[in-house]
Amino acid sequence: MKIAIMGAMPEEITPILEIVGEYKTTQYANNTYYEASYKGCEVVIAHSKIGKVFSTLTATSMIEHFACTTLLFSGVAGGINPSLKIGDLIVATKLSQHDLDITAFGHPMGFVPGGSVFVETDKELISVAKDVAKELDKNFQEGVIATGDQFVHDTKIKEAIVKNFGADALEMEGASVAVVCDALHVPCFILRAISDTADTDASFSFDEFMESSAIISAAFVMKMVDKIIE
Ligand code: 4EZ
Repeated sequence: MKIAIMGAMPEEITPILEIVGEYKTTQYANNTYYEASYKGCEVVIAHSKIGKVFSTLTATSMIEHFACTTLLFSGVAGGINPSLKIGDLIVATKLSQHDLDITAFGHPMGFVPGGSVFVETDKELISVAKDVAKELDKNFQEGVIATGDQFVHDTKIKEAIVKNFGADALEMEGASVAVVCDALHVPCFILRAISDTADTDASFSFDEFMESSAIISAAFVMKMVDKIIE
């Protein structure tokens, strides 16, 4: 087993690199990949850069080039479900691309022919997460995550995303990573800690809480790795 651990921004993987300690750095496809042996298990860590295109490239590279057999994503998200507070964790059961729009031809939002509105994540990894949550006494919510190439800071856009997808949280990479994993038959886990609530003040909340929330998510994901290799 070789585990890919990815984030989008440097802040999302720095805490992971700190836990892993020693690693080898490899340049590939305009990005830096950190390869390590963590407690005897091979791991490859990278931040993709923000958005669906860069995250697609990184997830694909980790699987096809670095031969990872499981993928865990750790990062932050904007909360939509009012029950999600800053620092709370959400695990995606399924994800969709909220900005994929050929509705002009009568298709639903998030759908293109040959694809599907939602992509599911791996159920076994979610059950591992439940065990970890018990041990850490740190709960998470399961829910729908909507992904798009925009930082949402507008209540109207949020409402549209709830209406179209019933989403609980939103971010900019999860769905594209899940699409890659689904296509390449690699178990996928998407975890996010809330940094803002995607409202007017989202950018300020994000700046204030992204680092602390990224640490919460990273710590949880590394406990998952411990459990997986146990
Ligand atoms: C994208 N990530 C934000 C990147 C922001 C600033 C330089 C997560 C996220 C997010 N995405 C947190 N809050 C969000 C929001 N309100 N809308 C979209 O994955 C880069």
